[in-house]
Amino acid sequence: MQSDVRKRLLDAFTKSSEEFLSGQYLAELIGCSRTAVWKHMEDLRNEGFELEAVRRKGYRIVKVPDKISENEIRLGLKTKRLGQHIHYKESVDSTQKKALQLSLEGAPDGTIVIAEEQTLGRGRMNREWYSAKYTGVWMSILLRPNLLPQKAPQLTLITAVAVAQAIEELTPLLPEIKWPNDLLINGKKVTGILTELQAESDQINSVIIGIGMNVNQESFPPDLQSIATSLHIEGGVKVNRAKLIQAVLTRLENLYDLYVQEGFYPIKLLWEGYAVSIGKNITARTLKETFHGKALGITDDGVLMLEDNSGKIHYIYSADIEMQN
Ligand code: BTX
Repeated sequence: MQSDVRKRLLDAFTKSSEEFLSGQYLAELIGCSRTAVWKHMEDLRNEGFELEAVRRKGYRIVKVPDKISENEIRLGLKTKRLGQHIHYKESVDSTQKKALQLSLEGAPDGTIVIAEEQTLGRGRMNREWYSAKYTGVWMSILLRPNLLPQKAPQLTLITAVAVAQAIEELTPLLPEIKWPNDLLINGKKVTGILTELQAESDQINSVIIGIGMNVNQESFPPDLQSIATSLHIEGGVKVNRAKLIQAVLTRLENLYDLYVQEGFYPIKLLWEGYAVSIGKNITARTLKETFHGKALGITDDGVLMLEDNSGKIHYIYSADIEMQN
C-alpha cells in the first residue's frame, strides 16, 4: 500500500470520535472507490491489524500490530558497537542469510539484522525455526572478532548468558541454559542460538550469531507445543520486544568485552550459574556418534565433558543433548 494512503487511513481512525468509519467516508477522504478502500483495509489486515467490518456501519480497528520500529531499538540503546547499524525488515527468508550477504558486502562489526517474520528461519543442520510475525525476536548479529576460528563456539555460550541475563532483567522468569545453544524455561525451549562462521585458515572473517527468542506467542503449532514456550506463556504478560533487544545487545557487548579482556573463564562461571544439564545423565548426539553418560561440566574453552559408564571422559564440541533425569 502507498505509504501516504496508509497514513491518511490510520490518521482518519486516530482522529475520529466515531468507532466505525464507513467505506463511503473513507473513499471520499482518500479519493478512491469503496472497493479500493476495501483493498487497502485488507492490506492493513495483512500487516497485522485486527479489523472489524460491519455492514452499514463500516470499518473499525480492533487492534494495531505490536511492531518494532528501528527507532524504538535505537532510542536509548547504550552500546558502542552492537546494533549501531540496524537492518530492520518486515519479512525475510532468514536473517542469517541477509547478515551473510551484508558481511560479504563489508558491513561493520556489530551490524544487526532484525525481522518481524522469517519465512525460512533455520536452526542447526538446516532444521526449521518457527518465526511467526510480530511475536518473537528474530535477529542476527554480525561480529568481526579477532579470534582463532576454534574459539567461535564460545561465542554461542557467551550469547546464551547474555540472553539469560536480558530475560532476568525484563521478567521475573528464571531461564536455564541447555548446552550448547538452547535456553529453557520450565523445561521448554524459549530461545535458540545459531552461530555461523566465515573463516579462512586461521582467521575469522565474520561470525554471525542468530538469536531466535519466543517472546509474545500465545500458542505454538501442534508439533512444537510440547517443546516450545514463550516469555508471555510463562510469565502471563507481554514483553516489550524492542527493550528486550536492547537488553540482549547491551549484555552481549559487556560480556564480549569481558571475554576479550579476561578470556573465557569469567564467562564460564556465569554460564555455570544457568546450566541445566550439568551433573545429569544425558545422551549427546553428534553428527557421527551417540554418547550416554554424565555431563561433568564444560572445560575452560566451553567444550562439554561427558563421562560414560566405563568412566571414560569424552570431550564434545557440538551435539544435541537429551536429559535423562
Ligand atoms: P536447533 O537446531 O537447536 O533447534 C531447532 C529445533 O527446535 C527444530 O527442529 C524444532 O524442533 C525446534 N523449534 C523450531 N522452532 C522453534 C521455536 N520457535 N521455539 C522453540 N523450538 C523451536 C536452534 O536450532 C537455533 C535457532 C536459531 C534461530 C535464529 S532466528 C534468527 C536467525 N535466523 C535464522 O534463520 N536462524 C536464527
